[in-house]
Amino acid sequence: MKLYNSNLSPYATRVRMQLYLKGINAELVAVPAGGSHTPEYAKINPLEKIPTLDDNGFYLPESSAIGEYIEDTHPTPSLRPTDAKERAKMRVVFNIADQYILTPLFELFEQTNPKTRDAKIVDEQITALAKALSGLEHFISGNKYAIGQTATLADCALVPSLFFVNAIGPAFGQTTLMGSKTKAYWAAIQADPAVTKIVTEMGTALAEYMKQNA
Ligand SMILES: N[C@@H](CCC(=O)N[C@@H](CS)C(=O)NCC(=O)O)C(=O)O
Repeated sequence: MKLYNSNLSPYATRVRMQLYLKGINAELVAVPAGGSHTPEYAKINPLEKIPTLDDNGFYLPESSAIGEYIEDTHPTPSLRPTDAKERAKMRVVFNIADQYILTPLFELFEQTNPKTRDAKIVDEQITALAKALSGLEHFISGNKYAIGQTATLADCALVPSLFFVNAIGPAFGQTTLMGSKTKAYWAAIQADPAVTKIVTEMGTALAEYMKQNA
């Protein structure tokens, strides 16, 4: 199995985290020279986004579909709770991370330079992010894993999203966006070796990006 990957992409990172948690030895490859908007990559992924999974010529885009496909094809250890209610909560948390947290973060990422920032956009997006993080508090346990006692796909989506909350928030004077359960969760999940690896990889990739775009 091969994953077209970027260590900075929160979408690719959730799949990498899943691979690490499950002990799957997939080949991590960069998109071809020229990036995701090349005819060569568009043949692999017509949406021209990262990540793409290549399972022996079966090319799959969209991190959420990839995550479910890996669970279906490599069921052990499972990253999906067996209980229907827990599984549903896992999907809610996944969606909160995927849409409600990442969407404002991407907008804010464009506004990090204080000289060119648009105060109205910043205000709106900080409000949206705070609302998303407040909503998250209702669904997670506040323990080491978001849902239940073991890692699930919810953690794979949350870890890269919360990494960016910590990385971007302070640029806007926001250091207390996470609620108490989310803060406790974030501190506790750092003890998982897969998370240590992910946070290190993302930190290195972000520092490299900042250096190149300074
Ligand atoms: N919904 C997609 C989103 C993927 C996505 O937006 N990836 C970004 C990297 S963080 C990308 O490829 N951006 C390139 C572009 O939009 O041109 C998923 O979950 O895989």
